[in-house]
Amino acid sequence: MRKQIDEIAKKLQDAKKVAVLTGAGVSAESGVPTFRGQGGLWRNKDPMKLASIEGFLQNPKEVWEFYNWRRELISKVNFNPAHKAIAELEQKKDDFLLITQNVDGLHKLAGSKKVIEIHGSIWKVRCTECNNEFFDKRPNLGILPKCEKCGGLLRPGVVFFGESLDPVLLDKTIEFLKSCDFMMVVGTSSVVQPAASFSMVAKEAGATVVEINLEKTPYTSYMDYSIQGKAGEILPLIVERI
Ligand code: BV8
Ligand code: ZN
Repeated sequence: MRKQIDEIAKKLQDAKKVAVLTGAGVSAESGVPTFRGQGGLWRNKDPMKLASIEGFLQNPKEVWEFYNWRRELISKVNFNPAHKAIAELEQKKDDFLLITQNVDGLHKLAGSKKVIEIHGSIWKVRCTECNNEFFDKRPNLGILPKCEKCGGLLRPGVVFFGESLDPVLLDKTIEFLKSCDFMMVVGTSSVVQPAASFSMVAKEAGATVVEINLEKTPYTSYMDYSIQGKAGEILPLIVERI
């Protein structure tokens, strides 16, 4: 592993334009449960159903219980060495972009500035009637919170399964990946589309692509480097060499 880390650090050192994609695995060491980790996420319910538009339309009360539970949990945790290392890397590379699938806001808490939250933010809420959208950091918004402007039902400001990603954010992401020369994919099972294919956009652009994850993924075989291990242990080893 040491040899791989040295080679990755060298390429990262020489890279001109660096992209990082993260998933739930980078927040795992902060104590935030992952989507597909063992033991399931919440009351053994399928998070794919709870974090989906049809799940919300069918049972908004249960979906708000799920999101309030996550908001309470995330409000009590802090960023970890993986988030910190990515924020430090941003300081070391002029042309840098972090794309995160996570909605927990821990990257910004750790100091990352150039971040695209491609699946939205758990701290954002949006009215289902008048589209009034705002941040609300209170851990628990109560069951079926209502819009102050029009009394409509509020929803979490995230991209549910079955919903399209924000086209502006998606374009910005693809534009950057098409001209980057180094990309790290960290802590994601690379199952959720279209984020899982982002590394292939970078690869097509001739970038060196590196995967850091606890387990292999459907994209491992396409990677130039793949390290199985904890993001909070491996990322600092790479970034301290830059
Ligand atoms: C869309 C917000 C168009 C909510 C999330 C093409 C092919 C197949 C399916 C589809 C497709 N296009 C669309 C779909 C459907 C769907 C999809 O991808 N389904 C999959 C599951 C098959 N995609 C969509 O619906 C997307 N929309 O494409 O629009 C469209 C429109 C209508 C109909 C069709 C298409 C929208 C996807 C966004 C969903 N919203 N989040 C919320 O979070 O509350 S995604 C959700 O999953 C989270 O954001 C999470 O981050 C993300 C991805 O999961 P991971 O981050 O990878 O987390 P996971 O638990 O899976 O893995 C963690 C990994 O970390 C593991 O591998 C583990 O080993 C590792 N790990 C653990 N600890 C550590 C670690 N690694 C390192 N260190 C550690 N310590
Ligand atoms: Zn409203």
